[in-house]
Amino acid sequence: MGPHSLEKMVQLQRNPANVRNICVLAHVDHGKTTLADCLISSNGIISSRLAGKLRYMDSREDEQIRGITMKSSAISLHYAQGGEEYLINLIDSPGHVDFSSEVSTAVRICDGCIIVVDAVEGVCPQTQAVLRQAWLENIRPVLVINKIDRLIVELKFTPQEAYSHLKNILEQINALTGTLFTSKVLEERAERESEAPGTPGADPAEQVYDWSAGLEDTDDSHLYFSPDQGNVVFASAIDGWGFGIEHFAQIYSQKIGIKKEVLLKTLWGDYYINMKARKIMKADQAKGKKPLFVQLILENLWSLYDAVLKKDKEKIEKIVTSLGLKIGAREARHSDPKVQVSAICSQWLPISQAVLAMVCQKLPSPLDITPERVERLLCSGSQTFDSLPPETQALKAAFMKCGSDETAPVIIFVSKMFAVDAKALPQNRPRPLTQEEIVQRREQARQRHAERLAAAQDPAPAGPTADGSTPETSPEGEEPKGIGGLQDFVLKSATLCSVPSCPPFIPLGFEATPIVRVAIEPKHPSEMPQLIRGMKLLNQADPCVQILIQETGEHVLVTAGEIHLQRCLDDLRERFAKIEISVSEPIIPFRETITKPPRVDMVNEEIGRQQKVAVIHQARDDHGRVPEGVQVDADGLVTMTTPNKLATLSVRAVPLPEEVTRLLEENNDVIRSMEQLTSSLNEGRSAQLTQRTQERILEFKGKLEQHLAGRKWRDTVDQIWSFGPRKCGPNILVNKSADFRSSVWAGPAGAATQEASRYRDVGNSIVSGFQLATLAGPMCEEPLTGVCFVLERWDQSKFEEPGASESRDPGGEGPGGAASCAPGDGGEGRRGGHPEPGERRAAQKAEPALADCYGPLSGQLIATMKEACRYALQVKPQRLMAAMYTCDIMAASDVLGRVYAVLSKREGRVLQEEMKEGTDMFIIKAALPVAESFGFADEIRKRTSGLASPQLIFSHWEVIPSDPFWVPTTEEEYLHFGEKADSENQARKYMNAVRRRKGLSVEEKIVEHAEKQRTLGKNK
Ligand SMILES: Nc1nc2c(ncn2[C@@H]2O[C@H](COP(=O)(O)OP(=O)(O)OP(=O)(O)O)[C@@H](O)[C@H]2O)c(=O)[nH]1
Ligand SMILES: [Mg+2]
Repeated sequence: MGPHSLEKMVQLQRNPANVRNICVLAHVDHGKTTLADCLISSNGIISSRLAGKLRYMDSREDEQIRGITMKSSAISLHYAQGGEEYLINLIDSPGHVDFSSEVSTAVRICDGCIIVVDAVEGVCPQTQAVLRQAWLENIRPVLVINKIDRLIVELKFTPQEAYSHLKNILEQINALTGTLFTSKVLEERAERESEAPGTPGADPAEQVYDWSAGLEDTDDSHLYFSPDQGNVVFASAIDGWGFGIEHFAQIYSQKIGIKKEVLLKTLWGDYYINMKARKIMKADQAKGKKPLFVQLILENLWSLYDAVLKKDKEKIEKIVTSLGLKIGAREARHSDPKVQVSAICSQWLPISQAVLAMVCQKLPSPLDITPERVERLLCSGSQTFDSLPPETQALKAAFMKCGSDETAPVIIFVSKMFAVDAKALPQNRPRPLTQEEIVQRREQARQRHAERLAAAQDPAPAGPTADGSTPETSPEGEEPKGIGGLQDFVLKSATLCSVPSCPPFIPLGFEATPIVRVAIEPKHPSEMPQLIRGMKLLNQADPCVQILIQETGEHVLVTAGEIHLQRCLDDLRERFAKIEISVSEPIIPFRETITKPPRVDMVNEEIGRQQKVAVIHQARDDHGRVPEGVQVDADGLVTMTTPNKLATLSVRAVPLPEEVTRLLEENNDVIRSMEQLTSSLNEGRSAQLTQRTQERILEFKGKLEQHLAGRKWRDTVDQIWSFGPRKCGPNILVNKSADFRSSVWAGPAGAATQEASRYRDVGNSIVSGFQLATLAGPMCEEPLTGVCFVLERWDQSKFEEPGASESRDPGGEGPGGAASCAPGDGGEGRRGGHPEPGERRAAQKAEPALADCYGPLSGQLIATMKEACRYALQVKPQRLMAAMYTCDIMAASDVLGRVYAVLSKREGRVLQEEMKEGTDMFIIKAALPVAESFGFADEIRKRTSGLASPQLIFSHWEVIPSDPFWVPTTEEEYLHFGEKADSENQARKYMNAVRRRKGLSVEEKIVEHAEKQRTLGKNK
């Protein structure tokens, strides 16, 4: 809709029943932007000749160059049908996985969506993902099967084959919907059952019967895509045509005199027509009858394409006149058959007509929002709608009414921030004012001033203006309005409301995890402020990017993938910071963990039998060197004493079973709410968990108990003291000391005795030590995963003694203590566990006064606990964990070999290979380490000349089987791998790379056998 029709738009907006808010969703390259072009050209914004070539919605230069959409963009269209006028707000979204967050932000603000599927490629991974997103957001989809021309021109299918192929695609996509639907029904049912526990004495057999009944009772027929339901359009966006079967039902009901309703039901499906009897019958494939869809629709299309491609002028003319079309002379003479096809087809079956009609008829208006969706939006966290305050519940009615009268509340959801050049804003557009306008402005200014004075006496208005932002209204009151000054208050998304009772909407559900990180800095150090400002803007404008400043002072950008990274960097350079920046190599995250000791060695011989090679063996001991003063027993129990000798800790590290680690990761939010409760109770605030959260905690605990069974783990779950790092990670601290009471499940002990509260305070230091240890492991200072630290013994003689509590207070140090303290010898910075022998003796002699010289006890405990944990790890077999992508590649059979070559070169592992039915395409699913993924997509594309392109999604962490510290220890290993054996060790390579990046010492010999170099020429 052009700018001239602003008034029209305002007028249309007043009638919400005729507004459609929709987005276009699909797998990458299935033709969303091309389809959007066609729809836009129907409004005369771009010419119909250019539709499909221009890709109007891809307004960025890099989008045009790469040919993929990177940001969603929106446009308003006008459509008139049957005397009604509609306003269609359309969002074109990107299909590439890296930008899936753009899809999340788009579906939130839409009521319906168009799912586009490529007729050749069919249902792809992202098709599934977007369908799921639409489903979770509760918006209604319609389907466009696009690129049907490829079935004719490329695959050379017969109409009959094409029909089976299309049927197949529909079945696949409906199967997906079915799965989503079933899981939802079962989930709801389970929820209802947990809310209303069965009546006592109910027969369990009855309940089982009841359970299955849920699915049978619920009607789901309206959910599925079916041409006879009118929610499917077959199209070729590039050639500008598309149709739903209604169009043909209309034509043929007149032509052959069969009722339109009958045709609507039978045009799709296995029905055939008996021309003589003018009757439609169920088709019997064996007799070679053609279904109606083939006979009446596809064959016509095929013969048109056939005629044009064969340049059969006569036939073309015949078709054109029989359809009653007028083709321009230029198109008719054009040598490229594509131009002719699109000229004829876009007149015969205009795609915009078919798609927009379907959108208006089948997709809901804002008025049709389901109560379920409203309730879901308002209930963040674990709240239920019934538990919301009454005034919030009353908002539901306002949602359903969508009123625009003065008293109606205004609720705005900012789902995404768009970057717009400041020059493009209306107030910044330079324009000379006419004399009258100047007069008018003066009057307005005066009036506004008077109003402001009046308003200053009223209480401050609620809503966004209370935040200090100023609503900008235009004088006429007819133009669209805006709210300024939000940039300081909205980070990525926000809910704004004119009444205070509106809670923030539930957070957007993102599918992608940001994983690729780079450090950036300005080329010229003086431009740092611009960079920081630019990164802040980028963070606001992109839903998925993360910016952080690491402890090292580096500015780090975390993105979802390589292409996303490129786009963010371009954005920074050209829009937000407008400076030259230098970018580090991608920083690859790792995790550290420990495993059970291996049973066989590197040459597959059982350990413990062979002859050790003494010399080489020593090298290994060097690494795991434990300093004096730390006792390590045979099965890995590490015992350390604080420097002041007041406390002794014994810690053991045990690998957690894999399922437990996964459980901890999945229940991160449960752990966090437990932690929040404990900390707010500790601070004396009152807090309570909802019924649902309590149930989830119990369920989580039950599952933990189930997985941590066996003698080794007895009572472990009840002794869990903390999770880490950051109190909610996938590692556990278990306290087995005798007087332990405050497990994570118990919550803080209310009015505790002084001793208990003292215990808690001191205990907090130990927990902090554990948090630090899990945040950065000993191998390369990366976070730990899947480790259980067991505090087996904790002896502290001076628990309740006043002397000890004084020593916690740095101000209370006696003069003697201060004198004997070395400057800067604070407890925090000290690495515990290395007391000099002299010091030790002194400490023993004169406690507690001299103990103070080691700093506060809490600091010593933190350091000692941290070191003890680290040594406990080091005496176990340590392993690195690598981040893994799952990688979906669609490739034609003739380039399959090359795809495999690239995959294996990069340590990829093929998980699954499938042939796509009816085509010669293969779908390969593989796991690929993130560390090896840079340039992967480009390499695949180059090696296969663009015939295969991978989609990478972060999936999980995986243990790298090789030991980074491994050196040959037996005769056989020595023979097999040589003395150094470092060429094979992937884990060591990764570890050293990380250590080098972090500036940590790397154990490497740079010069192996030094010899004085001679310059041969001179010495001769
Ligand atoms: N043969 C054929 N090609 C098409 C059709 N529609 C789109 N294409 C081509 O498919 C390619 C991708 O089209 P786009 O519209 O950019 O796809 P998209 O879904 O917007 O892609 P992303 O936004 O990157 O996910 C382009 O080269 C189009 O020319 C069609 O109906 N038939
Ligand atoms: Mg696109």
